[in-house]
Amino acid sequence: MKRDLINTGLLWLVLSILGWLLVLNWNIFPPALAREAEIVDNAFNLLMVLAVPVFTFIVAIMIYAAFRFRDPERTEDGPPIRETGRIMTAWLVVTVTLAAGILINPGFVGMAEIRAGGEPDIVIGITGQRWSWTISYPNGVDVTSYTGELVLPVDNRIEFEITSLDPDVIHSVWIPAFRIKKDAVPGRITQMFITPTETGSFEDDPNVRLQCAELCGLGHATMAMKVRIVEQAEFDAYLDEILAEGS
Ligand SMILES: [Cu+2]
Repeated sequence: MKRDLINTGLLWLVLSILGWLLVLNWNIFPPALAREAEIVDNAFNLLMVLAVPVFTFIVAIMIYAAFRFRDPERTEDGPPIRETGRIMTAWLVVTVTLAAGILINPGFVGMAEIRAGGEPDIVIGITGQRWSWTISYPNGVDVTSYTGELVLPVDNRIEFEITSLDPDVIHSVWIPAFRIKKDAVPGRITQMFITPTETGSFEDDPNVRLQCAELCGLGHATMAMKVRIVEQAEFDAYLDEILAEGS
């Protein structure tokens, strides 16, 4: 019995190390172009690191038991095991502690990090409707996804004021390079704070696009808008340009 526990423990350790090597070296994310995206990615990686030993614990016991206690002669179930009180208690304590731990970090801590940052440098409106987006820039000019793109200044804390045409249906604002999704609800304004950290464009990466993430009807898949993150000077020039075009 002691031998079996040691063997299972070793198998658990080996599988855990392999699992950690896998999750720490395998980058499955598209590029992260915002401060908030890094927080989300770090939270995901932390959850993966914590989940690996829980998963391999069960797998190690299953694999070891399947080979070590295999009995081809026997066709019926073995006797029930009733003396498991301490194991059950330990399992409950460990899993509840882990769950409570991730609720706090990255849960509450991550949310607080994303919300921290004070007053926004700029407020940009996004309105969804079937099946287009309208961007409202601070200079009063509106640009739609039919003709324009969403241009954002790098290193600015941007507050998006998101809504949906009223009456229309619920849409959802999603820019994969920023990681965060926010619903656009008719008659209600939802907020999303993003601080782009790098310049980039849809031309370089299809993840730098505004895509509706709430199934909203026939044109849902086409409800997209190119995004371009630019330097402050280029952004100011862009605002002047659309103002001149509009007037
Ligand atoms: Cu939509």
